[in-house]
Amino acid sequence: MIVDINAARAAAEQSIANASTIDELRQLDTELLGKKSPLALLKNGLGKLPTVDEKKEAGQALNEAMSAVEFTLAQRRALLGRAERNVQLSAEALDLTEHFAAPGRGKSHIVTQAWQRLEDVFVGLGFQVAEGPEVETDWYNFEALNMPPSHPARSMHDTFYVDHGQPGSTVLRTHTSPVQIRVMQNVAPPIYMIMPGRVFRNETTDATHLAVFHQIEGLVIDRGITLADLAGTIEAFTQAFFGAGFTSRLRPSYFPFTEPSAEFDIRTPKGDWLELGGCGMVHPNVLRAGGLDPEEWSGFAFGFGIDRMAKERHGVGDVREMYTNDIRFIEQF
Ligand code: FA5
Repeated sequence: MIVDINAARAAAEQSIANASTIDELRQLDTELLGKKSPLALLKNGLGKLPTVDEKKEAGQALNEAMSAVEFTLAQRRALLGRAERNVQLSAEALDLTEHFAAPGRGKSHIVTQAWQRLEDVFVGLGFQVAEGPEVETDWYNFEALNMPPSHPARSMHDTFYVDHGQPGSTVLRTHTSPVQIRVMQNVAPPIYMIMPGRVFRNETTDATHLAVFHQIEGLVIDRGITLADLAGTIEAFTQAFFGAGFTSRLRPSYFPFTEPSAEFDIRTPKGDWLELGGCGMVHPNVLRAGGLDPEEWSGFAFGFGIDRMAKERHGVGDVREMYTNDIRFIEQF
């Protein structure tokens, strides 16, 4: 009998080990421990054993065998349960990172980048930053800048007029130079100021001309300021903004609000000259319009186009490309 019990136990344990699903184990539970299981049948045969000792020994062996089979079943059930749960979990898993993934980071427009770098470079050279209104009076935009109503230089600025006040009295500023006057009126010299901003001209657009663009104005007013200070400042700026391989030159020009006046060009490391803007010594009439005595104070001013600088810096072929609002364009820089 003991031999049969051990054989039944070994067979039971083997079939448990062979089971690969919880369902199979459920079936085995009845087959191996139920009323018709080999061990139960052996138990039924206990009464037929001849001696009490044999009955006791076989009974004990049967109990041990049944407990062992139950234990093995439970262990296998736990193992298979864990495995099945893992399979289910990975099948049903939601990839939440898909929903929480960081959205693509935005970028500043290259004109904004140039504007910010220009401010950084000039602040590094000791300048302060000021801004003025985009809608200006004719007086600030032209007259105070030594351009009385009949002045021919006005024709260089194709002007957008605003329907406000006397006809022709209010304009969208055509340059950042009117902010010079506002600064002189409000800040006691010495003045070392830059004035970036948006300007407007009623022009036909092309690869280098926009109707809405940006300029940065510079104004220095102090005692004993000369053209050499202007040239030195332009050169220091050129190297700080573009890099050590660049240099600058001033070319005689004409602006009503500066005397003498110059065009400011930079030379790239390849040797090409690019025109960046205008500059000159502040005209005495302009100092007077700003409330300063030209006998006591002198200074220089400059103004150049930020959009054209961004265009040159990034090798953009046409300034209009920068304003197509195409995200693929902005993402390149
Ligand atoms: C002026 O506007 C003067 N106020 C500059 C100045 C300031 C001279 C202080 C002296 C002292 P101008 O019209 O040349 O000058 O414009 C200056 C710069 O603005 C140009 O060199 C160019 O870089 C940029 N610019 C002019 N017109 C346009 C345009 N339509 N589109 C894009 N950039 C332009």
